[in-house]
Amino acid sequence: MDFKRSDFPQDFLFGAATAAYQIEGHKFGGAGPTHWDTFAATPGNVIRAEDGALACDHYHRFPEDLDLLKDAGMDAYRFSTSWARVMPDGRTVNPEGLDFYDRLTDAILERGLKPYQTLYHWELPSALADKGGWTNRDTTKYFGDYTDAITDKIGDRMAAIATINEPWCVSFLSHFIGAHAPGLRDIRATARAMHHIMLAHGEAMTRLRAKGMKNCGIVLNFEHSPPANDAPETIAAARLQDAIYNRWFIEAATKGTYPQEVLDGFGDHMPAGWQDDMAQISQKMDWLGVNYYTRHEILPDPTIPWPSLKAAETTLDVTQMGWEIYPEGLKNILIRMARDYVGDMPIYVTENGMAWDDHVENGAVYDPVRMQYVSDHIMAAKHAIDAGANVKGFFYWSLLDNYEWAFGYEKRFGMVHVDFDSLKRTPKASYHALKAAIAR
Ligand code: GBH
Repeated sequence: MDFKRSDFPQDFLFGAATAAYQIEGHKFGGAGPTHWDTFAATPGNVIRAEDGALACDHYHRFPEDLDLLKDAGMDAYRFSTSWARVMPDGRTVNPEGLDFYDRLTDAILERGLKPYQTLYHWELPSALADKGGWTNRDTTKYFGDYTDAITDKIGDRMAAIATINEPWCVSFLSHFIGAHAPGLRDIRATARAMHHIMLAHGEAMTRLRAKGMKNCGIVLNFEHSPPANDAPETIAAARLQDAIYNRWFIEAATKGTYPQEVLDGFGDHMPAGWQDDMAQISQKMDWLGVNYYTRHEILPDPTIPWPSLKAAETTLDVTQMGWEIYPEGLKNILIRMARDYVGDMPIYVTENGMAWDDHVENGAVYDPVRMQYVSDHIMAAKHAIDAGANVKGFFYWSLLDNYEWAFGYEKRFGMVHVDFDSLKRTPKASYHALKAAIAR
């Protein structure tokens, strides 16, 4: 790695991130069915129709997984709690589920790691999905009740709490592009989900504040999306992409507004009275989480319906997700967030990482492309700090190879390799390199 810990401010945190459905194994501990189970079971949605029933069996192996974080010298662990585990039908508490997160929290703290909790990383209980999921306003109230239940159990031990992971994925990717559960391609459902997921954020903020929780924020995903050429139509298309992907959520959460060009596209599909929710959605947060993976150059495409745009052919090196490697984009986003939206409020890089087809050979995994990727992105965060952004930490996505949503177990993002037959964990070379860098 091209950096060492001492290049960063003293309180800068290094960590790794995971999400409940992607690692735990949802067949254990009385967790209820989620919309991902149904989505995965429908042919054509997920590679080999794989789901999170077993995943990494983190439900039983969490002590070993937390030891890996500790042994790497990390400071913090970003994990999520599963709504469907805590409330299998979305509304009734499962004591076994709460007990699991109680034990997990103790185990994180015992190892001297700071727990960074995310309340929603996508496992919507099926009972609520069946009633319209995020297109149904009622879901936001039930999300508030879940927030209360899990906060009563572990809230006072968390170093930080995030409400929603990546509202763009929850809404646009899942209801317009159809690539994630529930797999809709419907502009009306999209407009409603894009508002209701932000209302769920606001509702959770209200519940967390009522319980005195201090370190509360949201985790948003951003992509660097410049126009692919100088034509006015191209510039307009890139602006619209930026408004849908990068601006909708951060402007709602920090300013209480939505970009007008997206509202124009949605027309009367927005739920009635949405304006009245904006004050609750924009209540003050304590920190912002930035997930960053890639850039896409944008082109207009008048042959397709609104928003009539597409990504240009890639021109840079790509990861095995086909995503362009562009560390400069992380620096730009961090500086832009500080400058335009959050000022001095702490920003964390809550996810950054890449997929590669890693293999164990002679008991080791050699992943030089990932080593360079991580090093370059951590350096990009450093450059953003040098330019004045208040970036307080970096979480690698992910600790473990895991259930990569529509890609099943085929794409490996981990710093630790998981053999999905034996479930054996093998730290990759990038894990050892990060460990060495943060020890210095
Ligand atoms: C994160 O989302 C998730 O939080 C995490 O659960 C997941 O495992 C991880 O990424 C890796 O995928 O036009 O097809 O090139 C990342 C959000 C949204 C980033 C889509 C890349 C490119 C889509 N991603 N985006 S594509």
